Amino acid sequence: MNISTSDDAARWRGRGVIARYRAYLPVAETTPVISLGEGGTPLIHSPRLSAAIGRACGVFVKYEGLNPTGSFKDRGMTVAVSKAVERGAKMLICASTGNTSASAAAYAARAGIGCAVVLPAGKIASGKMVQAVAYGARIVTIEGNFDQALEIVRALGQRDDFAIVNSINPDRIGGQKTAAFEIVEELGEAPDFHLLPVGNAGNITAYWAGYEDFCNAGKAKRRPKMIGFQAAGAAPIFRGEIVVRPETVATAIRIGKPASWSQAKRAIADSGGMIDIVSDEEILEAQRWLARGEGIFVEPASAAPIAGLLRAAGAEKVTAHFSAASIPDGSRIVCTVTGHGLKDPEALASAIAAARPVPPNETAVLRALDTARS
Ligand code: AN7
Repeated sequence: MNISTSDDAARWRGRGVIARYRAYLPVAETTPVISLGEGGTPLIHSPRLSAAIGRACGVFVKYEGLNPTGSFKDRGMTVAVSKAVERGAKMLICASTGNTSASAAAYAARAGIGCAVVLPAGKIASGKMVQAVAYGARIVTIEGNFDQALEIVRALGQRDDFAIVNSINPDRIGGQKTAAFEIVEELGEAPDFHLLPVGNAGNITAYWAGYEDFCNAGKAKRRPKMIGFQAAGAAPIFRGEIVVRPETVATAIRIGKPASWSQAKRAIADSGGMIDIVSDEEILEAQRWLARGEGIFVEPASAAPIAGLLRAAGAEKVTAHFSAASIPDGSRIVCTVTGHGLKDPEALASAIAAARPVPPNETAVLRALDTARS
């Protein structure tokens, strides 16, 4: 059971998830591999998060912001684009809250094919928009939200000209499973709890499929409880109904009608987990906490599971929310943080704007340091 994990991880670093996990993916020997060396992201033990929960629990952060385009989407995109190229695709298309479009644009560039992205106007974090531009995607913004953009893309996908690379494409889910594989290999077993943000619900579906695959292959003996976090203003699964006008500072998960809704519910039910919500204030607080407490900077959506865990740490009674009461002593808890903090500078814009220049001398700088507040 015990694999020499660090050696193994080192051996595969930079080679991409298809090379590493080919046997579990829908690729043939003849499938062209379009890769940017995605995957192999660090699973970082987080002492302060662990201490917050206490009772000998170990909390680990899977830092997916260190993928080639700065989010977990690259794991699915390498498979989806490789398969699309195998089928002769010349133009990819996706709707996106920003990270899927950044990833699709990069892998299309790598493959030497086109990429069209349909985005909700004014609701894409600037770093993600910059990426789509840099990689040369054709960008169309709509006066509408992500859910409407996905409707349009579904319709356009009926035409022969476009290959859809949203997570409704099962090849995406296949690739994203590989994060669960890496976690099991590194820990030597599945964790007790797996926390992650939920938007379109593709990733929670993918992780669950990955843990199931590894159980079926005899590489894990158990599966974690899956705990998904939606933003309170964009929480269709938690509320049990479509949210027509989703709103949250975490624009990545500003989604009111998740494509993988039923699969996510199944993952949560089968694992004995739950779906929960966190407020925008809790999200931004957790984003700062993780950056300052652990040195891990993530975008707001990625801070949702951290917010949920920090709140749970202070909740010793069983409530409707995820609480410490449901976490046994000695549990191992993995939080996936899905995207890099640099994607969304606007989330910290007010703090940056507050910094005022002072005269160029020691006294002024010391005085400014004295009064500098974070
Ligand atoms: C950082 O890019 O839907 O539940 O179009 O970018 O699998 O949708 C992004 C989603 C979490 C939610 N964290 O994952 C898109 C898009 C970040 C994300 C999610 C997203 P899913």
